[in-house]
Amino acid sequence: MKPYIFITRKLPDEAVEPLKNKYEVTMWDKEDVAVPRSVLLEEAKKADALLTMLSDKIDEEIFSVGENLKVVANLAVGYDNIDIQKASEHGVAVCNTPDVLADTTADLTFALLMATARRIVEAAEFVKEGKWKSWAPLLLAGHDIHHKTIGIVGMGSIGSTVAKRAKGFDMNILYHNRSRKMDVEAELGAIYCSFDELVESADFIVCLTPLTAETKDLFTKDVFKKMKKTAIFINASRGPVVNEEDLYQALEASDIAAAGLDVFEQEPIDPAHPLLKLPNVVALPHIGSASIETRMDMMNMCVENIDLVLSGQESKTRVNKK
Ligand code: 8YV
Repeated sequence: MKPYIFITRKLPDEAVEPLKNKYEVTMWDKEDVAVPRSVLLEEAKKADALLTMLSDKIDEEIFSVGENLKVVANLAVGYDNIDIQKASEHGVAVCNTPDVLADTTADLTFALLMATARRIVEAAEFVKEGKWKSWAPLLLAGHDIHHKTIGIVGMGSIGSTVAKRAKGFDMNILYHNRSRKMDVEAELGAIYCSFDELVESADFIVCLTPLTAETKDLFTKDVFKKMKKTAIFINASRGPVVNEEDLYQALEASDIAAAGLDVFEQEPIDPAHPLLKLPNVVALPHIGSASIETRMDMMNMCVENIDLVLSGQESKTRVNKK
């Protein structure tokens, strides 16, 4: 019998083709509906490998029914949907897709920063809705980006790639990270500072930190109060790093100027969520890495990792201890 692989979302045929000869592969075939928990549990019972998405909770229950499970390849750099410790206890390798998505996610982060600062979404709607009747000196005037200070929270590979973009815009670069990044300091002139110092002095506060017990609710009311009134907050990491209610209050009270958000506490966000009613919020449906090229690279990386582990080799991007 061939080893069995379950893929929790529909992927293009060309991405799964390399697995077809050696393995039995089943894909959840609904493009825009997450695999129901009951189906995931049933599949985990049979699977040697799972190819998962951020929306799949891979926890002790999955590992304990998945008696044959050897590898979980997550189509993301983040893996906060997976209980890493339990995976190790059950001897399951967990792999992610680092680096291949850094440029694409940095592009999107910068697009969100620019859209928010220069009010691109509001302005585009203004034209399409036929509201452009005359030119006015301050019509849809936003904030400059060049020569301003960007504060990057989380200087991993996406953070340092955003810093490169910022350098091209002649920005001053501050960053806060668990450890100092001497290469980024030397190459881009980025300045390491405390979290408080960063939020107090940056014009753009860009959140790119992974979601962990330490970073959950990192951005609260007190933090937004410390920011400049003209500050623009960008989140392209994980929703729960931010207290959304506090962010809403800060925007409502004009404690900060605007926010660009690719991620939310609950995804998909409820369309009635008050944040979405604010004109100074640009909201995107978690599309940081969503270019065709990069998503194909991510899928290929997952497929390669699964094949390596099921062939008895080391995966390329294992994140948990053995
Ligand atoms: C995911 C992401 O690819 O990589 C991550 O951690 O957040 C995105 O790039 C996307 O959420 C699909 O799982």
